[in-house]
Amino acid sequence: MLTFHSERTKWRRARTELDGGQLVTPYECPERVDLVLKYVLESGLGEVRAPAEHGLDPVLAIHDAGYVDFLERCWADWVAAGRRGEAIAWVWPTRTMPGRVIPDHIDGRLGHYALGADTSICEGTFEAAMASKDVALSAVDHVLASGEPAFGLCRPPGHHAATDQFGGYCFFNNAAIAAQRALDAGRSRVAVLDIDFHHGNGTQQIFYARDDVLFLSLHGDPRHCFPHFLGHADETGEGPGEGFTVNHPLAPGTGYAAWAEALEEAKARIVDAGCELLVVSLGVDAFEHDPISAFTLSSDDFTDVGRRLGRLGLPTVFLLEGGYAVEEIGINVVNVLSGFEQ
Ligand code: SP5
Ligand code: ZN
Repeated sequence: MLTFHSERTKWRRARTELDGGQLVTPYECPERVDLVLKYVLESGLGEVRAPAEHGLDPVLAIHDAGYVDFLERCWADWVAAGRRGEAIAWVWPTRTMPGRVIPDHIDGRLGHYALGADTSICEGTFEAAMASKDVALSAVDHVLASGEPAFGLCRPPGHHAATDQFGGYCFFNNAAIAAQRALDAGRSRVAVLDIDFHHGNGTQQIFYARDDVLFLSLHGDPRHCFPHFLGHADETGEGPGEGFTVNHPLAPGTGYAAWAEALEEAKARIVDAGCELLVVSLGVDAFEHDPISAFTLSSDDFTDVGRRLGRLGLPTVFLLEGGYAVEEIGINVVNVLSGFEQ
């Protein structure tokens, strides 16, 4: 299987993440890329290729133009405002002040466009997000052209990014951008299967009213787990999209037996819906030793996940999402990919 990778995905190196009331070194760090790459190379999975540059059009097919413009300028505006730390949102439109007007001030703009305070914006963030979506686009283009599977070593991740919001370490929704690409190339229905520990709120929001993208997610129950405000089982889509969002919230502590049962249900729905291409939002933070997650999958379980996905027999693009057990994420990612090829 081909891997697509760009060194530019490492141009974002945030120093701060607000976690537990402290500013910590971010879990989502550029070393993740090198560790995944190392295992891809060691395992002999296949060739590693650089992505082509695809510009902003495929981003604007998914994201709001004002949002993209905000991301492009945010760091410069923040520095121009004389700030010394990284750009972190700290005031938001909320249930009691919905925020009809997009503010001019950078603090207000940050709150408008952010969905959490876990994600600082720093120099290089926009460039890394651009490289990440180019990796996703080149990977899906390869699948579309060849029918062969591909892996996009995306970073930063994408599945929390909504039409006009960043957060959960995500800026551009790589999976949504790739799914749209497949539709634009003539596929009539695409499945996005999100196996990251966290609910893919951004992907769900983007496609909620549509029936051309089936979104399915296995994740920590939002009553207990980030992103907390989306991902319940009764969210099933709206209008023409009714039935095309499928959530499997699972209790913290869930192990592989129950997780794999949910996976098989998701697979059955993908087959039923007649999807022609599969985008896997491949987070490996369901791993037992992940520092911020609460499922108990082992490294061997990830091989079985890959095998089960392979049995769908669909053209498949894997796009990296989360996974923060830095030493093991490469092993777990490669286990899924090599299991798929068995
Ligand atoms: C792509 C992805 O996996 N994003 C996840 C974003 C989660 N951000 C909030 C993390 C909160 C971590 N708090 C855990 C404390 C354990 N020391
Ligand atoms: Zn995650």
